Amino acid sequence: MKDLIEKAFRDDKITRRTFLKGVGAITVTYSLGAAGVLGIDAHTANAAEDEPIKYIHSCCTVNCTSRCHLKGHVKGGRIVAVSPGDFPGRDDYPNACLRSMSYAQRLQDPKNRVLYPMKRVGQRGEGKFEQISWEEAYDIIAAKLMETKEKYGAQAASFFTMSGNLAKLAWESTTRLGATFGGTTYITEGLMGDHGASMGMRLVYGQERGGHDTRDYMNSKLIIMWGRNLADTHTSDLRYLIKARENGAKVIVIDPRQSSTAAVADQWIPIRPQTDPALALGMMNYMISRNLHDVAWLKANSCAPLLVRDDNGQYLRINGSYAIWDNNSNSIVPMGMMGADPVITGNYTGPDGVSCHPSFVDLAKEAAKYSIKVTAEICGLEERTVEQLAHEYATMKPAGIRMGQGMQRVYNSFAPFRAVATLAAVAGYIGVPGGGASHMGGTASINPIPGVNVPDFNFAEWSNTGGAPFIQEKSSNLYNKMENGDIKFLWIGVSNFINQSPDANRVIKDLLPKVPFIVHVDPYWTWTGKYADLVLPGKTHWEVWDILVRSPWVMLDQPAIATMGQSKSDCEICTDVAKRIGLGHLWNKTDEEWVRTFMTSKHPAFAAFNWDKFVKEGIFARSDGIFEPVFSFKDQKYKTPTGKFEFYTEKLKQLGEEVPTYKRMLEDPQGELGKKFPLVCINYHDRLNVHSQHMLYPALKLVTSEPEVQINTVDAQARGIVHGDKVKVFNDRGHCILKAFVMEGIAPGIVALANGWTPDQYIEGSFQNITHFTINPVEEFISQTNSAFCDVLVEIKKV
Ligand SMILES: Nc1nc2c(c(=O)[nH]1)N[C@H]1C(S)=C(S)[C@@H](COP(=O)(O)OP(=O)(O)OC[C@H]3O[C@@H](n4cnc5c(=O)[nH]c(N)nc54)[C@H](O)[C@@H]3O)O[C@H]1N2
Ligand SMILES: Nc1nc2c(c(=O)[nH]1)N[C@H]1C(S)=C(S)[C@@H](COP(=O)(O)OP(=O)(O)OC[C@H]3O[C@@H](n4cnc5c(=O)[nH]c(N)nc54)[C@H](O)[C@@H]3O)O[C@H]1N2
Ligand code: SF4
Ligand SMILES: [Mo]
Repeated sequence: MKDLIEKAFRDDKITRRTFLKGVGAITVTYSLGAAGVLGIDAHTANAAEDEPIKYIHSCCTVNCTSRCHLKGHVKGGRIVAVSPGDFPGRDDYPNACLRSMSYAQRLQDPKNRVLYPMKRVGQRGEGKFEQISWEEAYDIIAAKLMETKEKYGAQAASFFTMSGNLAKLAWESTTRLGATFGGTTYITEGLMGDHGASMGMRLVYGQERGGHDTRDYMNSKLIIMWGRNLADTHTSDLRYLIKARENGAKVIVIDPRQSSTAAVADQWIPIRPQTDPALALGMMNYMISRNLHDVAWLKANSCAPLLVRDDNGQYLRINGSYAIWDNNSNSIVPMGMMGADPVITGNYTGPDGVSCHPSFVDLAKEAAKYSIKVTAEICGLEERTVEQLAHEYATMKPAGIRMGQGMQRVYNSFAPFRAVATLAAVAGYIGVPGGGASHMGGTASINPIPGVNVPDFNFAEWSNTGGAPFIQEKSSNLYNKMENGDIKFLWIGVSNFINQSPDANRVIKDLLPKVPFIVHVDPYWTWTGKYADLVLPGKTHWEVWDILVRSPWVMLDQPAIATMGQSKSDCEICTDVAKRIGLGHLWNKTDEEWVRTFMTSKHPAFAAFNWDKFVKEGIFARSDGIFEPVFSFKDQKYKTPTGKFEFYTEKLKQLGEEVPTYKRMLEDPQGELGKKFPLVCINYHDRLNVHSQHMLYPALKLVTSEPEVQINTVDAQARGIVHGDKVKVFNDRGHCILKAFVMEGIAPGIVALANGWTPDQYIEGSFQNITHFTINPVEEFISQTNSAFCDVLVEIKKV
């Protein structure tokens, strides 16, 4: 494989199309790994031959699920290649994808980088800036901050971040500056579009993470990737999925698109977007009506037997305790009573004559609305597909589900994760090897919950914000606040805000003009930068001291190359600003000093920690690390109000959402809007980039060099569109123009755009011109609205 690609690259004969056609969709994924090796050869060859290569470690701190440990090959002060670093305790895990290989080019190319502090001189958006000194930049910022505080109060200054660099100092400096100043900071997950998963998980599991190590699928008979494109978005774990399949597990992908993961699966189920809760309910109904559900598991570990009052839908309590009907004593007894035999069906009369029923009755009733026929119709699937899926899931024991963010970028975004996890509970698969309904799914940990860190680091001083009230608002409030003129100063860090937030036209035309002053810190020139008043040159993670905590490991970022231009780290910038506004006492360390402080833990797991070794190896493994595959909820303990797996949420009774439900899309193709804009436009995260951090490495360009809209042959033909045509994707909010990728691998009526590509790579416009941000009252009640990036209707025409 490697030879084939290598030769093709060398001869420069291969075109993207022939490449795809020749080796098939599977090898698109493959090419990431194989061609990466090429990158090293090519770059190393260009460097001075006589100088020895120095290896400097770093961590890939972009927001990709893998978070790989990387080794920079440095020659002549430049990174000439990147290769995987070791993970102590895990010989099987080193990984570096082609995106990371591209670092060698991307971050050292002055054309891409902001090199100096830049002050806007033209109109916002025009892209005209002049270089200023750091002193001048700091003076401007300090003056604006103090003026804002005096006139409107410190909270009128907002400090907004997303996920451009997840290392400790880079990710948190902007927020910490905001907190020490007394400004407003944000819980960004809502606007960012990842919060539906968190809400759904919290409702049923009582926590936002809970998963199975991907290696645990060696114990599975069936694995379902549900709206999760692991092959592209969690590259380092694809190997374990492949192994599990070789071990005999059947792999099913539920996705409106034939994703890279679907290409390596046994079956692809092309579900209609946002109908996942209906499919899960239909599968539950299949099981319950055929007695295939795990009654024993439900009785022991879930809220199923807990009695609910008929009069108000709240859990019945006796002496402050949740209650069950005990078959042994034929009476209502407190939950957890020794020797009790709970029931999960029927109707009972409580202490004051109040009638009640086990909460499972409500779930079963909701599920009963979804016969195979109804489910198939809603989901756009054949009845036998739904029936076979339900049957296999119930009988191929154990079956594991990996849920992906793809299915939760919808209106009612909490519903998919909640419904699918409940399906796994009905089958009795939660907390058992090879089972689960996992969110993300880490790889190793120091506690049995992958992805949940236990911080024993010395973060005390960093966490001290000097007594200022820590104002953290829902990010779902951000647009309204801007619109109302409540934000007088806006600092945007580690976020390509315009490119990654919904409804870019609204942001640009209606929201940003109401914000008098905007600072953007970024190593690269971005769409967001164009609309800022000051653009400050940030450093990349190859130029700074920082750590990334990924339990049981800690990875180190350290300067590997000379600083590009006059760039500074986020922490350095915040420190210098803090000094000018009287907060110097809270910002009195260099980045390296902070990192050294963080690592001075008294915890016994750090006893063997040695700074010089850390610098040399770039990674430290805690001595209490668990390196075997772990999975959540082995102990069947849940942090929900009932302490059980909770599919019945009493506080949601008032909103009619007490059990998982399916609701139609907000932008419904069968509704009025569908007459004008009949196509559902979903998004996916691309193998070619991590969000807007495009890695335009030549080998990646060979796979795709520009954004494309995926469209089914039927829809294309109906519009006279052929593969490669220039098309306009539009709705009332805006449009983008790009090439059409006509394929069978997407369900008719649905089109898909890759997240992340920037306007300069489109022929015109952006994917973000057609998205919207619509407040959802139920989500606001639970927590905050999640961006429904995939609940979008469009029409497409050839241009
Ligand atoms: N339509 C649509 N929109 C989406 C999504 C979608 O699927 N569809 N996905 C959403 C999701 S899940 C997410 S997580 C978000 C991600 O949104 P963002 O976090 O904004 O995405 P990135 O493009 O990775 O990074 C933002 C910026 O951080 C910069 N950066 C990198 N390192 C540093 C650093 O050390 N310091 C500073 N100051 N800047 C740095 C990068 O150059 C980049 O410009 O996008 C969301 N937006
Ligand atoms: N290469 C790369 N890796 C990344 C990222 C990146 O930008 N690039 N981003 C990282 C981040 S921040 C995140 S949040 C994760 C996201 O990673 P994933 O959880 O894999 O999410 P997506 O790629 O957004 O969507 C996964 C799949 O869901 C499908 N999908 C869309 N709508 C629906 C639906 O209604 N139902 C179902 N069943 N499927 C649907 C899409 O077609 C897509 O193939 O990836 C992380 N990893
Ligand atoms: S982009 Fe993701 S898979 Fe690639 S090296 Fe970085 S963390 Fe690993
Ligand atoms: Mo994300």
